[in-house]
Amino acid sequence: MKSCEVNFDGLVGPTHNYGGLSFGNVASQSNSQQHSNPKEAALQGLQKMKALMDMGFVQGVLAPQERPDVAALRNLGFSGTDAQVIQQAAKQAMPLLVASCSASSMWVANAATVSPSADTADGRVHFTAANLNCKYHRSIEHPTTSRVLGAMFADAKHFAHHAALPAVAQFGDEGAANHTRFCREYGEAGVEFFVFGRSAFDSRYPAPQKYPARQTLEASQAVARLHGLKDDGVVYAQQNPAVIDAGVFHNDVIAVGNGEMLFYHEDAFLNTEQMLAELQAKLGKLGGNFQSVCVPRAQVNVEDAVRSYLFNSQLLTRPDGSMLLIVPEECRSNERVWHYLQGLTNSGGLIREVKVFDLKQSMQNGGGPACLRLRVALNETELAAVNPGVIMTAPLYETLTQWVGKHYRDSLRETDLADPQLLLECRTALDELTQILKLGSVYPFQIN
Ligand code: SUG
Repeated sequence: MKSCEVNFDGLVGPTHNYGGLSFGNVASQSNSQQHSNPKEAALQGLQKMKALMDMGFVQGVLAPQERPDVAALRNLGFSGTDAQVIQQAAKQAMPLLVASCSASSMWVANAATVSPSADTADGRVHFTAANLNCKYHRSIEHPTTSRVLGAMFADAKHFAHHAALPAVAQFGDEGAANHTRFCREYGEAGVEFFVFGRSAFDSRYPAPQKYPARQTLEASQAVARLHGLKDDGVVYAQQNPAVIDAGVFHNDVIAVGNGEMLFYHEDAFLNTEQMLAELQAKLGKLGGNFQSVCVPRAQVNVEDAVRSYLFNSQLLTRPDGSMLLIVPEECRSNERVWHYLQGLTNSGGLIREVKVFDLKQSMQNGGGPACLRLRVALNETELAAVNPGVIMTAPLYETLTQWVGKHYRDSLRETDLADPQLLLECRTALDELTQILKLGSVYPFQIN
C-alpha cells in the first residue's frame, strides 16, 4: 500500500504578537515588544502551504487556538465577565495577559509526537500531545491541541491519542521538535530518533548552564512506551548542552531528518559517532541505508545556524527520490549559509534543491518552516480516514485567504491585547474556521 508523509501546518492565529516570552529563544527575546502583523503572518504561512501543495505534496492545516485564553486567566484568579478578566489582568499582571494571548500554537512541530502505524505495537498511528511545560504560555496549549487533533484524526480504528505527559519539568516534552524518524519508505517500519536536552533522574547526563533544556530523556522514553515502539526501532541521543546555551532551544533548530537522511550541525549532539553508528545499525536491520550530511562549524557556525535557521528547514523527498530543502529567507541573506547551500546542492548528493520562503513574522519569534509543520506519515487507508476538511486544496486555500483578510488585524502591539474586542474578533473568526475545516466544537467558548 502506498504511503506518504503529510505536513500539517499550523495556521497563525489572530493574536500573533511578540511577547518576549521564551527565555532561551534568541529571536523571541530580541524582538520582544515589536509590533506584529497577524494578517501578514497568517498569509505567509498559507503561501508556504499552497506552494507545497502545488509541488505535489499532500498538505494539511492545523487550526489555531482561542486567545486570549480567558479560562487560563480565571484559573489564575481573575474573575467577572470575560472583558473584566482581561482588563483586570492588563492592570494587575500584564505578563500573564500577554502569555494568555500568545499565538504560539502555530508552531505545531511542538503540538505532539507522532508515530506512524508501521512502528507501533497495535498498528495504529499514535499521537501524544506535548505538555510544553517549560513555558507557561505554551503549557496551556495541549488541552485544545488534543481536541483539534482528535477532530482531525477521529477514527479510533486507525488513530490513537494520548494525553500530554504529567505537567512537571521532569517530563518536559516538546513534541516533534525533538523527534525525527528514519525509514526506507514512509509505510515501512522505521527508526524513531528522540533527542533530549537533559535527564531528570540521572545526574550523569550533563545539562546546559545558561538556558533551560526543555526536553527530558524520561519524557522521550515515556512517549516511546505509550506508542508501543520496539527497542530496535528507537534511538535516543543527547543534544549538546553548549548549543542549547547558544540558543538552540529545540533540536529542530540544529538538525533535520527525512527518509534515510540526517542533516545536522557538527556541534548538535553529544557522542555523535556512537549515535550515528546506532542509527546506521538499527536502520540497516530494517533494510535501510542510513546517510548523514554534517555541516562543519568551520563553514557555518552555531550562531549563523541559529540566526538563519538553516536546520529548521523542511527536508522533503521528491518523486525521483532526491531531496528538497525548504528554508526561510534568512538563509539567503546570510552569506555563509547561502554559500554553503549552493555548494550542497551542487555537490551531487541527495539534497538537490533549495526553495526559499518569506516567513519573517513567525521567524521573529523563533519559528521557521519546520516549526510550522507537524509531520504525519500515513498509508492510503489512514489518509482516507483523516477529516477531509483539513486537507489543503486550491479552493480551501482561497477560502482561508479570504477568511484571514476578513478577520485579522494588520498590526498588534502589547496595549492592543487589553482590548476585549480582540477576544470577540478571535472567537468570531474561529467559529467560522471550525465550519470551514469541519472540526465541530473544539474551542472552550464553543464547549462551555
Ligand atoms: O516555543 N516561540 C516558540 C517557538 C517555537 C519553535 N518551534 C520549534 N523549534 N519547533 C517557543 O519558544 C515566542 C512567543 C513570544 O515571545 O511571543 C515562542 O513561544
